[in-house]
Amino acid sequence: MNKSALITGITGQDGAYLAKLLLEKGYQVHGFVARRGSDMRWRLREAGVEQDVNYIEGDLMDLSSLARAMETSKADEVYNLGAQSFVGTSWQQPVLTAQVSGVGAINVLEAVRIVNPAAHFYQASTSEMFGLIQAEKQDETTPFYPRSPYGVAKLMAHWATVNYRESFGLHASSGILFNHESPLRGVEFVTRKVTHAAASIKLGLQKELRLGNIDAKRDWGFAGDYVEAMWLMMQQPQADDYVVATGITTTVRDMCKIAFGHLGLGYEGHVVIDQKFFRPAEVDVLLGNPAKAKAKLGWAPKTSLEQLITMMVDADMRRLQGQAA
Ligand code: NDP
Ligand code: GDR
Repeated sequence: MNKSALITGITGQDGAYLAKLLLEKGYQVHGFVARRGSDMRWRLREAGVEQDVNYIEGDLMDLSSLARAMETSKADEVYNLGAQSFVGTSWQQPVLTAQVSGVGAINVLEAVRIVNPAAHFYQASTSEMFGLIQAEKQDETTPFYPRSPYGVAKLMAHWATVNYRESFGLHASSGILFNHESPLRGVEFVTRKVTHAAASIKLGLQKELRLGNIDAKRDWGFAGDYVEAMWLMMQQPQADDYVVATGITTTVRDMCKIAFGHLGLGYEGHVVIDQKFFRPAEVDVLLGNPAKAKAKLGWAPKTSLEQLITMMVDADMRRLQGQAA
């Protein structure tokens, strides 16, 4: 019998890569999707798997829909990727963010506990939980100090995952993932905003790019590599928490240099600093230590930042040229 997986947030960036990975491994893939007006399946279509997923409608804020999804999917593995995941928006919608990204995870844990406590559970935790705490490199022992309503909500979900593991013996694991990007990244996030703008400027469709704090540093990896770490965590005999990162940090400024440079452009003449994109509280530096994931899961990132950003710029050029045609 093929294994069955239920993925919340399947219409997001990671959802598309994870669905593709699991389908390649022979899983039946069930996607838990919120009802939306517009076409939210474009990433699954670009990943070539839109028709291979069984879609189950529901909402992370509705426990009954999650319990039904557990019953319908008969899932052996449950990946909770659904969230209000944009840090900037979390100051505008702190309550919704807490409900979806925080309480939503507890709803999924409850659905697992009630319907099938033998299922393995994955929580999409985040380096945003470290926030203000700067270690030489952040790892599983680094304390947390979130800096945004998003980080606060994710910390609740993270501790709920640990707590359900300890209280009920659930196989509940948490991946503390550092920023990961791809051509399927939402355009509100800084890497895709930059690669999309660089391609638009190159094609004469846009003149300038307005950004906030370009001195912020992030440990950026490729989403396609990171979903493999999620799957590996679910195959372990014991559930645990793992940092997933590259171990290299880069400023937004230097990431811009790579993107514009790939098209033979200088970023300086095009980037305009705009206070609107600064955050009320910033996470200045993120830098992770993936040693535990390497030792226990045999996982290592395969894609450099240069490869990642040039892949994204090339994809944006193709899309924009396609639109123009
Ligand atoms: P995305 O923002 O691309 O995807 C989020 C997904 O959650 C979408 O499918 C969205 O659907 C869904 N969703 C939002 N609200 C609800 C709701 N109320 N009910 C059901 N589904 C909902 O995120 P990523 O793919 O980038 O990230 C996946 C997960 O990993 C998220 O939890 C994120 O917080 C976390 N994470 C991401 C990192 C990264 O760098 N990408 C790093 C660390 C953690 P819709 O679009 O229809 O609203
Ligand atoms: P982040 O990603 O907040 O780290 O959260 P984002 O790409 O939004 O910001 C990264 C850094 O870039 C700075 N920045 C800008 N950011 C955006 N979005 N737009 C701008 O114009 C801009 N200018 C500068 C930000 O201030 C920040 O320092 C992502 C999300 O995927 C989360 O869900 C996830 O948990 C974390 O990564 C790890």
